[in-house]
Amino acid sequence: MLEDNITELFSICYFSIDNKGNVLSVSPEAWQRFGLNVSDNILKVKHLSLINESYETLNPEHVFLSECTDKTEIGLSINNSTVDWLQLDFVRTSDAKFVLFSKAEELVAIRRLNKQLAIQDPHTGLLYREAFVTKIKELDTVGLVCCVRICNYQRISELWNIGVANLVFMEVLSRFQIEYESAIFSKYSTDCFSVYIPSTKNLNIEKLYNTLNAPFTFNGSSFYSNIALGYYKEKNNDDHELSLNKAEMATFDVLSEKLRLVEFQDTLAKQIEHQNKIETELQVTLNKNLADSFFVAFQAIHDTRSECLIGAECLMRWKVDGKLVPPDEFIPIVESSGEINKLTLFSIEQIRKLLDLLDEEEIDANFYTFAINISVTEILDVNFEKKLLEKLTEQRLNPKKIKLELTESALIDNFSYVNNVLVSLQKKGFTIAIDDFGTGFSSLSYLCKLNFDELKIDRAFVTNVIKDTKLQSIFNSIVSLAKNLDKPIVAEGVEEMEQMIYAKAKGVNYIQGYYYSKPLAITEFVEYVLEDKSSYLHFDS
Ligand code: G
Ligand code: G
Ligand code: MN
Repeated sequence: MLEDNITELFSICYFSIDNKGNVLSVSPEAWQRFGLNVSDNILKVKHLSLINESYETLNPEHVFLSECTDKTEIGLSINNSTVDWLQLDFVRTSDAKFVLFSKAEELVAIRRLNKQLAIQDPHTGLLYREAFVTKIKELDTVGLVCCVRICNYQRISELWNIGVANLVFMEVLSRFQIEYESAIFSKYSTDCFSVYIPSTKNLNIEKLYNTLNAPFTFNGSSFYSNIALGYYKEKNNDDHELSLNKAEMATFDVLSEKLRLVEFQDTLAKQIEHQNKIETELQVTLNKNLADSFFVAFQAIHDTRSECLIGAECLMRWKVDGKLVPPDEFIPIVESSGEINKLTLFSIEQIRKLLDLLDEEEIDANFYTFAINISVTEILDVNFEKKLLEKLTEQRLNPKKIKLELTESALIDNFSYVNNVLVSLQKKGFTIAIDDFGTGFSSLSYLCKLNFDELKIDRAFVTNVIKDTKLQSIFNSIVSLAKNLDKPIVAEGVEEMEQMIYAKAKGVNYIQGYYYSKPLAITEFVEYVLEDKSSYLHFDS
């Protein structure tokens, strides 16, 4: 009977004790279920043990004799068998304390589960960050912190399904667990986990990396996972939480995207700090008068045959503390903050300003067109065309004067939507150019369906075209492709006379590059136009 679980408690299950724990009275149910007798001492009953929700042993003296508690929940185990969860109520009389029992099974079970879910991922059994950090802190060691990311998790999930992706996750995890049994693991995100290895003795990180990255076999076919492993070797007195941050930084280091096994370096922290500074600074400046810190550099574009200036590309420039920040650094941040359109509209204002300056110099700018770089994030904004047209009207500009440059990747994602937008923009009079052509792996079938007016061959194919015969083949193919599609082609990055002559010989229509001019600030560009005798050819012809 005593070994039976307490499956049902009668409404009155109690005993009473004096202030030393001697049992004064026992209800029949309590006698039957707990094996308690009058004159037992509750502190000394060997077959009963008490625990709390974390399965830690409780001191009976504290539970039964402490003055403060009126209600308490305990786990009670009889002869070390299954634990039953009970609620205790205490009633005091002048010479005794009555302890009443009722069941608390469900309540405690739910609470324990919730607690567990808050610290541990139910799918992988991995600790969440907070519990992970707490556990590392308890160890008081100097170890190695790793952050492992399955870079092609998303891809695997798309190709097969999320179940397979999760299997890969668990496989990589178990490979790590087998190698380092004493390590502590934590879930970082769906495709990423963190690890603390308490001792760095005999640690071979390359070997570990190769083990994690070894191919997988599923249903007879094997494929590569693509693991990124960032790590940080702790020094004495390092804060474990900061160490964890460092390992994460190394894993998610976008600057060394190609590297997959990366040790955290202090330079990385500096780069990230710099990046954060730029981000903060950008947020501030984008909400102020843009002309205070941004300006547009205009780079001349010339006709190959006549050498006449036919217009310019508008390239955004940003100054922080008097120093220029490269567009490659700030454009992606502005894009992801969703404010890149502000810069596009600012470019249009600057084109107006330039035209006014040219007008003051009595230069006829009717022949010129101006190219603006458009990001995919802004073309996906349903109000993109409307905002653009409103700005042009405000600035008294005809869409015919504007060329919109989009990169291939911008066009391929969301192809049909973007193409519809392009058709609509063309109807309004805009020219559509494909920028950096040749670098985006676009398939020719896309190119056939795409509504564009001009190709800009990337400068990667231009810079060494004279020396490198492979580049010549690519260059020539792109030019003939454009010819066959009956689209004009622009060569970017032309610096030398030879490149210019080569491009001209192959039938490239327009040239942009240092051979003619670097990107110039507005007043310098006006001077360039004034000095550029070739542009006056327009008046002669
Ligand atoms: O200007 P370079 O001078 O370094 O420009 C680098 C790249 O930055 C360009 O190839 C272009 O794609 C991008 N870029 C420059 N200005 C702008 C801009 O106003 N808007 C967008 N979306 N991209 C720009
Ligand atoms: O948007 P797009 O990638 O087309 O921008 C052109 C980029 O090429 C800008 O960063 C511009 O400063 C750069 N550029 C333009 N002409 C030359 C050139 O002749 N040589 C080099 N190295 N860069 C150039
Ligand atoms: Mn461009």
